[in-house]
Amino acid sequence: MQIGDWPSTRDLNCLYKEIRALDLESNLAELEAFGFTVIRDALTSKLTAKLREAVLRAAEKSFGRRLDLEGEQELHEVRLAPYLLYTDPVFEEALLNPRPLALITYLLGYSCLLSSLTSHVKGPGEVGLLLHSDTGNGVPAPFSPYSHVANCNYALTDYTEAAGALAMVPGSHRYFRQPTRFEVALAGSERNPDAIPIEVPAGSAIIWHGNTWHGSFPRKVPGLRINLSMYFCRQYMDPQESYRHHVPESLLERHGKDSRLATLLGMQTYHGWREEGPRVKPREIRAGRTWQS
Ligand SMILES: O=C(O)CCC(=O)C(=O)O
Ligand SMILES: [Fe+2]
Repeated sequence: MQIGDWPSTRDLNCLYKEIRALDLESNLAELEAFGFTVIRDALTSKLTAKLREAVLRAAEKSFGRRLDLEGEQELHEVRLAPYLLYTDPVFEEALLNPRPLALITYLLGYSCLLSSLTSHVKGPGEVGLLLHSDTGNGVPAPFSPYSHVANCNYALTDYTEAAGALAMVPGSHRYFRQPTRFEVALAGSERNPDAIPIEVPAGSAIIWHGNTWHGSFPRKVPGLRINLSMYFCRQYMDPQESYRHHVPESLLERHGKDSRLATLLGMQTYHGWREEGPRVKPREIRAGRTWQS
């Protein structure tokens, strides 16, 4: 059907048209039905390689040791390389990638914030990353049908179960709770039988609703599994990483103070005023699914 300029879905009209123009309608249907979707060629192979190198550089600095992408044996299980955004401008490109960002915007609204940009660098191990929902930050169960948070996970190395792929429990965005301790395992006799491996080539993006149960399988071969985890939250939540008061001048010169990137970094956030008072008058804030465009 043709999407009109309908007042009851003011922001959604425009966003839906964008999703259609980007050829993402089946991804949207998958996201609604199963709580996650895959965009297989989200990154070019050149951008995938640049991101992987930038993650490895930042991780080596953060962990204080050299890493061996192909043959690593020493780094066991998962180690988090945090606060990547300001380490290399290539991460800005990953963040503003139109297709994943359109789906994140559908889930969280134009006003959403980047909560963290990290990499789960994974070496060989037995446990992997246990199943969980990202709707954390003190959100009590039952969770809501709409997302408070959402995630875009780029595979920067090929994902297979043995290599430590992302795991998903399809449909679990409708459980509205965290898994219990009897439901979290991804290995051994306790392995949750509902968890499936997301086996996709490097360069793919997996986007999920914040409620969806996910984790990642233990890596069973030498070397590293590298992801880029772009975690977003609604504008009323407290982001995990602190961007807003630390935005480098060079980034603002590249993108501008009124850019989508500035919004993602919290520079348009309504809360947190001092003597100058609120930046946006409350009557200008509209209620709705994807409000405050
Ligand atoms: O290891 C992974 O790829 C999963 C990471 C994860 O749970 C997340 O980014 O929220
Ligand atoms: Fe997670």
